[in-house]
Amino acid sequence: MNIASAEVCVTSPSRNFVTLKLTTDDGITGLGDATLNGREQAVAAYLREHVASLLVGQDAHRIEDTWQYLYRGAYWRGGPVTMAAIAAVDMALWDIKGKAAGLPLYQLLGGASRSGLLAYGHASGGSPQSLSESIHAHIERGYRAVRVQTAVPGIRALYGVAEQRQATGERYDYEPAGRGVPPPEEDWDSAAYLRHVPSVFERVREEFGAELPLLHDVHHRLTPIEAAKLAQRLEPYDLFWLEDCTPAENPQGLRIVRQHSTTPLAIGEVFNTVWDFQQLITEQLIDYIRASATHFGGVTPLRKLIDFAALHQIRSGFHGPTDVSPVGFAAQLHVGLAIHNFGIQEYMEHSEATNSVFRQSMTFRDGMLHPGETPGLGVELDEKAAAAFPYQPAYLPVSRLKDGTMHDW
Ligand code: GCO
Ligand code: MG
Repeated sequence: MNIASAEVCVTSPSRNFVTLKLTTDDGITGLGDATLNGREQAVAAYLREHVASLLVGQDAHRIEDTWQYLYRGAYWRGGPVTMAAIAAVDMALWDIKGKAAGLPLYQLLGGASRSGLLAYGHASGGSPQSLSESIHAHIERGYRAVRVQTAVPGIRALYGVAEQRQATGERYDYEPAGRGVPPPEEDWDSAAYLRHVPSVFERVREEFGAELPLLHDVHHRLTPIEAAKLAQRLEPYDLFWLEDCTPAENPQGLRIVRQHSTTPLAIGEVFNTVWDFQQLITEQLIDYIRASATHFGGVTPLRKLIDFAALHQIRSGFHGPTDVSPVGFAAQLHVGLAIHNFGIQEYMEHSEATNSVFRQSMTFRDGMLHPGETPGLGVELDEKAAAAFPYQPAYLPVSRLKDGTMHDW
């Protein structure tokens, strides 16, 4: 079974998605997600110009060897563009293998280790009242764990705080990239944020009780000592995790956070290879792995990473924002179902438009996700529907301090 063609589809139903479609000489198709928010066309070109011709004629069953060929063979290793491209090839080959075997991918990875995957949704609010409504709306939709983001007095526009109709669960895509150029500008003030956030969690715990798992994402905005202060101040509210509390390019910064707090830490949605995680895992500096199949080179390396993490009792918390396409999302649902050290799965529901282009077998019931029993990944791309949503330039917002200084993502 050889690869006969490799085609790239860029489509924009609510947001941009890059999808690789591999077709074998016996007519089986496989899909892979190569979406890189705000840099989509770079990955599409990488695949079209530099990868497609290398794949045609190759044995579609040789997943590990193809991965190594694209990773080691290129000389230039790693980085988000390369690894998203390799991820798409890897996922598409697993999709093909599953279809050829007549089995959903999780069966090829060892079978189910649980009946479903605990998901967390994104609640947020501009005021205590609207945050409370948003959390209630998520619980009503079945969520058993909730990420809580809040507006902060003194910060004009803050990433991750959705408009009310979005935050209460209507099927709109939120945390959207701004369509058009230049990227929207938001602002940031660490001191205002540190003063405000603990009081929000205090109120939420008072209202919703001790049992609801609560999560919070800092989006890499704090220095290590500020992150330590936040993690310490949030301890009474017993977070499930505190995410990306500081940029982790400098992993030893996390030692400072660990010295001051037992709040569990989640990191890694922007990481691309196991080397980015090495120190964080071996020194036990994190508790949850935030990698996604899409930005980490696919199913093959994600599985290896999570097995490595298991040696240190670190669990999965794979990245599931709406800029991971339904294809990439399905890939990590299959991994999450199969592994032993599953923690939680982020679930930001895709919009109706996205779901009309990507038909999925995955289900969400009573707060639990399941990838379904369709052979392969369980996602089909409706190319006709996709063609109605052409690519539109779109960028994540940037953050500046009050004096205009660019701040960290
Ligand atoms: C999350 C993330 C996302 C990212 C987005 C960037 O935890 O879900 O932080 O919302 O910001 O994926 O492209
Ligand atoms: Mg995040």
